[in-house]
Amino acid sequence: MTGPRVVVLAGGVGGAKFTLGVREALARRGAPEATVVVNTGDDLWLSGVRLQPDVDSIVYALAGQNDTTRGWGRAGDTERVNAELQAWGAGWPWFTLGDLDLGTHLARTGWLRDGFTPTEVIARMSQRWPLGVDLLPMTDAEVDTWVVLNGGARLHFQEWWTRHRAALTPERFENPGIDRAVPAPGVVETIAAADVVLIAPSNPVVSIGPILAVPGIRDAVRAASAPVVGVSPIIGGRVVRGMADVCLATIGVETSASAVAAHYGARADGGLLDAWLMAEEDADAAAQVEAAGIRAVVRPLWMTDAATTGVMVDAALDAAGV
Ligand code: FO1
Repeated sequence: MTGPRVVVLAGGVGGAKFTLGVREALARRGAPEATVVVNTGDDLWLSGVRLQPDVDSIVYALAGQNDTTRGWGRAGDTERVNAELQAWGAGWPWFTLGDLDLGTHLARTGWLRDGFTPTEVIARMSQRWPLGVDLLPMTDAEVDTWVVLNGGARLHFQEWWTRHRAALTPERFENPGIDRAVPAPGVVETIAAADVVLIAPSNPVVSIGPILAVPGIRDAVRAASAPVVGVSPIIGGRVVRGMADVCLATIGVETSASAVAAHYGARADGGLLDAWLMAEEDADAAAQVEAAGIRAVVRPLWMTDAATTGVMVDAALDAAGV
């Protein structure tokens, strides 16, 4: 196999859609499978099972098993077990666990209880369907994201996101234990050996933020000999989906393509980015990005299907010169 060795940092629906495009672009080039380092900050324990929403979003999307309408869970799922859980008053009434999806959580939880690490469990899950990428969690440690509200109350990220739809004003996000976490086996080594590192158009705060907060990962990206190319999750000054604007406001970053680029920062300036793919709708902000020392590449960024996203990934690889 010839072609660039690509590492992608990803999370959420944006990360899953982007990964589909990465697989498409690399297959066309006959390049090796990309390594996708996935956020596990969204993970949680619920009704006795371990959920890994961002891992599952990517696995289901690559396997063609995802519910594209809802944006999470399995296509064609049913909710019989969920109804029973609700009748028992177990779990969260606002959080649905589909029957097929529960099969995934039960399998995962069983393997974790048998002593396998999350990395090993994800490798095992990746064998069921030909995913066409190598999936790695950011860390094997449990470092779930919590939201601290103004006033000090704390709630799990998933409660804040799905129950309250980000309507409660956060003071900050935190990942207890992350300071003591180490990157999952292979993460740092794969970044060091990469020909290009791509930052997916995922939520910069609660998807990419936790990945970079695992001690050693930000440094590995900064030290990589490969160019680092980010893709803007903001199109036309707005978040494409989800509630990333609330997350950005919480860390004092404006919802704009140039502000998110500045948040990641120019590599030459102690940050991460060599280049930033931004939408045609945000072309006016390109000069600002360039002034910050980041090469701005203006392209269509709507990830309407894998082929369109693949063209976008081509542009990111071209920007990296690979
Ligand atoms: N999102 C919802 O808005 N409502 C749900 O009931 C829900 C259930 C759910 C179950 C398993 C899973 O892996 C994800 C689920 N999600 C649900 C999506 C998830 O909460 C978030 O959208 C992501 O974590 C944000 O990236």
